[in-house]
Amino acid sequence: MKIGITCYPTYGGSGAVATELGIALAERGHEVHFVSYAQPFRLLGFQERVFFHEVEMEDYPLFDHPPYSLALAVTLHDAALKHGLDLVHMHYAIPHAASAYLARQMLAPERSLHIVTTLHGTDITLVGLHPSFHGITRFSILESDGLTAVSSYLKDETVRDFSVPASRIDVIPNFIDVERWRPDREPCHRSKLAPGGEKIVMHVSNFRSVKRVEDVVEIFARVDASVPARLVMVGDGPDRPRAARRAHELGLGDRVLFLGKHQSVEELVPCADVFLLPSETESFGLAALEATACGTPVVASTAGGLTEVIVDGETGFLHPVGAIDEMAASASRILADEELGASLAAAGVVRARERYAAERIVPLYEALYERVVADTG
Ligand code: GMT
Repeated sequence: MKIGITCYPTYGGSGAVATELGIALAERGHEVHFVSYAQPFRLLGFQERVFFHEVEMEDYPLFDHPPYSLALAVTLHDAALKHGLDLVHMHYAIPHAASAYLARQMLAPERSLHIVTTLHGTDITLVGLHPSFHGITRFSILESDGLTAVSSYLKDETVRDFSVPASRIDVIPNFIDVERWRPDREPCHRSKLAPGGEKIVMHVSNFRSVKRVEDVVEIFARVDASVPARLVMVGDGPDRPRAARRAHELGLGDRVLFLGKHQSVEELVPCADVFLLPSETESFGLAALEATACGTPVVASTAGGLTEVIVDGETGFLHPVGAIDEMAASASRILADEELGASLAAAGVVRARERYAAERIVPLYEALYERVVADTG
């Protein structure tokens, strides 16, 4: 098939999933055309059958807010026409699903264009709920020929808050390349991250407020009081300065490392003894899945889809949002009890490989594409 994929190209779970999916589809023989305002951050180097189309925007003094959705619709339309795309797969509904709808309408006299939209999280649980976006989000997802949600939690939210019939939504979870996300990676950077042999606590995110990065620092401060440890913060975003300030106030000094954005996070995560994800809301929690696949037990909140990814007491520990003391106690327990840490790690790796390997999940998307094309002609 010839497939167009649109996602946010910046550091974030939906862009990561969309890019990994595109690469996996190309490896399986499909032709994949990424359409976005920049090259997706995980799309590195040359990949056979993978193309990138940049959405170019004309700047004009009248535009305080340049209409990206329109420019995206035009680029999708042009790519579909020029390359004969069978289908476009939109990741994150806002504004992508609406742009795809426009592109399809523009193509209508000449040819059809099938649309699949994957709901990733805050497009449904936060941004999409705002009155300025709710109507167009509902309209455009209902206009999509295929609709997926990354967890049962997100499907239920969509049914409840957008009155979308449950039968319209397939749950297809996030997935991982198990060769990339694995426990036995060499070289391991452990000795550089914790030169004194301390335990390593890690957090990876885009440091938006939903990630509660200040909680990460608070949890670490409590852990550090009982077990010599280092906190490694990977990623960047609006709340990084707040987290750094809190670490300073708590006197954590060089025991907290802010590494910023990193191209190959899979080299860092296996070095960690505990991974923290205390999010306010999390439709799935790709970072938590990647950690378990690397053999790192996760301490997380019970927000949304995290309860589907982490089995409490088996692959990590879950506590209510904001339960800093409980999360710190669980993290300290894992660090102090090597047997417990090893058994959580082993169970996490098995679960990640059995349920979330790309080989298992990518065919679910292919089957959906085939069904959509067959059903909508
Ligand atoms: O929905 C978002 O906030 C954006 C998105 C992103 O680009 O980071 O994250 C969501 O999509 C990921 C991939 O499907 C999920 O693993 C994340 O849980 C989800 N984030 C939230 O729900 C906050």
